[in-house]
Amino acid sequence: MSFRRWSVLMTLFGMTLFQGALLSQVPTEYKKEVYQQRRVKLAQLLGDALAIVLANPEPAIDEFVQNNYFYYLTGLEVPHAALVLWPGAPRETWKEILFLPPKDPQQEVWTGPKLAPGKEAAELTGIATVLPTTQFEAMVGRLLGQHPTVAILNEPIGLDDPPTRYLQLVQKIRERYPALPVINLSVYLDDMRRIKDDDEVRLLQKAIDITEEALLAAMRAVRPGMYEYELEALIEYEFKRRGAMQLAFPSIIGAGIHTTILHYNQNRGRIEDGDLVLMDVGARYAYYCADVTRTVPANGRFTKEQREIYEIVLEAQNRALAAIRPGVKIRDVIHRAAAEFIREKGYGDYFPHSTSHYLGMDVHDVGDYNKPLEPGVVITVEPGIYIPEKKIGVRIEDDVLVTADGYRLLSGKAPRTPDEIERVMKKRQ
Ligand SMILES: [Mn+2]
Repeated sequence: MSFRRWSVLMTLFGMTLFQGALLSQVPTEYKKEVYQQRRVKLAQLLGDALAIVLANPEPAIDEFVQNNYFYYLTGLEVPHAALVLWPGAPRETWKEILFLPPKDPQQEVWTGPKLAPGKEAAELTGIATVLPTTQFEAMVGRLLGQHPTVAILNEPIGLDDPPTRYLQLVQKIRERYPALPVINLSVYLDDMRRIKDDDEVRLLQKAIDITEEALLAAMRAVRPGMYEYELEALIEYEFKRRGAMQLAFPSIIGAGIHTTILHYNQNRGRIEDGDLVLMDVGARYAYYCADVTRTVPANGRFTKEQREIYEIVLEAQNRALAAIRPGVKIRDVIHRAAAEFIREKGYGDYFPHSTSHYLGMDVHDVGDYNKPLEPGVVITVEPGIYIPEKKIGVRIEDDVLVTADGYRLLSGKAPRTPDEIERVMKKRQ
């Protein structure tokens, strides 16, 4: 069937061609209000500044994954697109402009139909002005002729790295308008992304649920004689079959001495009788990352020594959890609660990392750590003790939503206490 006839047919079924295409590009039901609300909120913060946010380019071979900031504001998985927000624009139609690559049937042979400029894109997104990306430079040049402050994302790069697309953009802007003030958009956007809205909490919960189902499957499957990569494969299979788009980070599956290497992800070792097995994993679902760690005995029973260490880490985690409430800071209060307990027990030198990080579209999510917690912030709580000479490494990691009166545990379906873990593992065939 020709491309055109198929398109006509899809229209007959009450569905335009690219809406069909969008279903494959947007992993969840597209709710334009979610993204509209975020743009309205950003507009309030921007004042008179004009913000430019770029979509990721389409790689030749690798899987396309959208830029987090662009996705956060549009929900669109279209490569090479751009969004311009200018709440102070002198014309109403300039306040929100979406740039999409023009329709390219030849490219679509390779990577499928894409949302293109037009009325339907405007209706879908609620953005009144949708232009082809071929007009991006001319249009932005015209807008900058009105001398707004320009806000772009300041992406950190190394000294030897080529300039980012944003830096190239700034250079061009500077050539044409040397006096134009340029500010860092992440100041506003990172602040917004730090506080999760309801839709984000829903997607985080889904990513976490998938991750815990996979951890439960791993607990039921692990036994001495298996290789770490077999558990890795099982966990990642469970992620994929439950709709995860990708891994939030490379899976850390370590047995024995490998439990004491914080970011061990070779996952090549053999799991021996008497080993602990540490699994630090996370599914990424609809752009939201989970990050959960469970440490279990390979043979289903903790040794006395393993259980002793495990219970110290568990109590440290419970103390950190109990400290979570709006107004406190991660380092001053939450990390201190865990670290002080571990130090009291004599293992202060064996807890070399911090207790919490923000969690969201990035696994180590954006946001200022000097700010006190507020309702809507999502963090991990992950104390650990690592004793290489004993081949004992224990980390317990859970994901938590800060609420008005404390916190809500988003993870915790996969057992955390030694008794619960042993009970689950007893049921193995
Ligand atoms: Mn973590």
